[in-house]
Amino acid sequence: MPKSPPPSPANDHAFREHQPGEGQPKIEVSRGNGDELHQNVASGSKSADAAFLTDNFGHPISDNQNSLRAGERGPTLLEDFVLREKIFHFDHERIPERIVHARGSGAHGVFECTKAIPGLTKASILQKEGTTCPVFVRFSTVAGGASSVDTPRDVRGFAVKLYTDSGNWDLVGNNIPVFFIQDAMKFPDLVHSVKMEADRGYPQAASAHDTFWDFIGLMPEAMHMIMWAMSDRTIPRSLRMIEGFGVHTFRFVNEKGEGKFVKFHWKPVLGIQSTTWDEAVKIAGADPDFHRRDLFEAIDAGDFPAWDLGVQVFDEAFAAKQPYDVLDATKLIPEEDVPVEIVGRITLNRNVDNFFAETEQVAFLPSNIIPGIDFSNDPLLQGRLFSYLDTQKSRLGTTNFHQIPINAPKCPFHNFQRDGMMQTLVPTGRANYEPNSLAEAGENGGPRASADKGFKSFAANDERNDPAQKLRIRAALFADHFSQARMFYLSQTENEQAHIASALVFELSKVTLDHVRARVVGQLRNIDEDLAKRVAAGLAIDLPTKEPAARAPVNLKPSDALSIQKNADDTMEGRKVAILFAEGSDKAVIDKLKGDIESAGGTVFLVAPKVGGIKVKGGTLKADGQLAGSPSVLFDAVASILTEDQAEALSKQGSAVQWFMDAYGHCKTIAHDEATQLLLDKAGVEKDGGVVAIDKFESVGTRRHWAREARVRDLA
Ligand code: HDE
Repeated sequence: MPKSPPPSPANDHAFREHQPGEGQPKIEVSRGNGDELHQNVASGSKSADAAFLTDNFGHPISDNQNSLRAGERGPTLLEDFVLREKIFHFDHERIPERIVHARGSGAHGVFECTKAIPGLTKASILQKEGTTCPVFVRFSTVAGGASSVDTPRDVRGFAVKLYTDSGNWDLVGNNIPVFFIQDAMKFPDLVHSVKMEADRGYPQAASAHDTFWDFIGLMPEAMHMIMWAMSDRTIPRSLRMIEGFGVHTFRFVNEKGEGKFVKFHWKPVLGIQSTTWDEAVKIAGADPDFHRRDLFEAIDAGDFPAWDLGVQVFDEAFAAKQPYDVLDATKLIPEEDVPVEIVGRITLNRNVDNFFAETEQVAFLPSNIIPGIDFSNDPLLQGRLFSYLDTQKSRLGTTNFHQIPINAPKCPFHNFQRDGMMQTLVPTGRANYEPNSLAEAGENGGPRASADKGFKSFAANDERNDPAQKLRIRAALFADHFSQARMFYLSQTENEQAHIASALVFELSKVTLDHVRARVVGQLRNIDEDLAKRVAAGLAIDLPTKEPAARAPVNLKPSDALSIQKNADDTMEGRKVAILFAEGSDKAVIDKLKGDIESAGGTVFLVAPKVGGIKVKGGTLKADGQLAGSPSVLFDAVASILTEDQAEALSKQGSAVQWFMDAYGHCKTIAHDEATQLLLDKAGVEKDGGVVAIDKFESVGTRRHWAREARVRDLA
């Protein structure tokens, strides 16, 4: 065997043209050395020296309006290579959308280690406080297509790519810590059931239909996830206000080769916040891009969203004592049992330059891990390890998808993989195999494996497992489907429990098959009898027979960490407040309120019946949005500063009355002056702690007044 030299700096240049990590390559068209032809086609710049249109092979174009014709009124000529190329390229612009998580929004940012944990892991980015690396995060809904709306009731994907100096680490998680199923074998069935029904092609981006609930009723392991999915977690106010979870149990491995289990968490610095269901439905119509716009605008304005990376670390001895199996992705580890330790922070500070090149082409692989992190034997995770590689080949069409800038690591990479469709690198030299002894002849022999630096799999990934047996079987504790579902339900506030019951009633009301409805309610009886009764009453059906439980549930201690409302901080930070004004409104009052909100970290959006300059008391004011196009569902709280005449005029307009009716119905703060009272009366707004005078706004801020909810809607 030839000697294997460690990779030398020379080896780093084996791929001549690729400079991973050198920022975003702009699509530039250059004719080599002619500066006058060098232009950024992406910029759309109007400056005379920058704008010079060429085709994809650099031929300058003289006319971008007219195709080449035989005579003024004649047919188009086949020789028109300019038209041919333009249309050819256009015809092939789309790539297959993701099978799940097709609708997504992404952004760049940075990870910073805030607490070194070398005792737990040798992961290079967690060795020293202050270590940073670039990240790309893509948030997504699961069920809808790429062009569906942002606010259906759905789980949100939370996929993070960390470009570390020891390779890319992709933590491809969700905003819910558990999953519907325990084994990868059931994933295609789950996804088929939730997507549009096979014959009719609807509903889009919705779980409220027969096939989903049919599958769920027959899969009791999904019941814990169903509690989360029917909670307010699946109707987030903003992507900036969702939690993230790695879901599966992973491994940390330290320098000495010692392993511990770990669960990963992302805790939003802005706190968790959700909308109400009625609000989410209305937002879908008012602004289908609500979450995408919110993320883009916040980053654009310099309000960078951030999440703390938390870890729950535990050992095999702890795992062996729990009433659930830590390899079962339908179970979580209560934070009260294993506290979440914060070790880092991601901050998203740069929007993408090009949605397709970055957000659409980013390819996440749960198999992308770095030395210091390893997999567990979670059967769902194990299935994901090969699924994602397949999917990338199918979407991006080539095994060379790692060369697309958003996917390329930002550390050097070198190996003997060669060729393939769309090879954009130019490997040099003869060494495309190993072992070789070309170095002995003075040639570049290429890289070699490094026993020292290379990734080593943790040897005993499950001490309770006997690898000598081949079995199609699940471990015994996987059969407990209800204990944690009950724990989740009982950990919620009364109002949150009512939201869960109402969501179930809504979803099951859309189900047309009686036996499917009955079976789901029969499953709910295993979680909580009261919940099942509320849902049955909401559906006006008799309480069905309890479905059999494979393993009797046990009572676990409720966990406050599972509730949104119990942990809600009242903060203006990151929240958006609308101020309604009209002709004659007092500018000084508007300016004062705006200043107060902004200095508390919120943003203000001025709404008026007309958007151009409106004459107000003390000057002219331009609105950010017109009343009919800026319904109150788009804001966290509203304020209104009007004259009596304007209030009178607006009280005859549906959009104005609805504005207050919805703000009230969605339990938001309404701050108003005296003139607005007329409109409030028309909208049926009753005085309560959240309906306040303008100068009291600060004390109630963007809080949701949940106590009001029972007065405005019937919850199950
Ligand atoms: Fe995924 N999943 N998944 N998934 N998943 C995909 O990969 C799959 C699962 C998650 O923003 C696909 O690139 C299987 C759990 C996110 O680009 C696909 C199984 C969790 C994203 C795929 C699971 C996720 C995906 C579709 C069961 C939470 C979006 C396109 C074994 C921990 C990533 C793609 C992005 C995407 C397969 C289960 C999260 C089809 C087979 C559990 C956030 O490969």
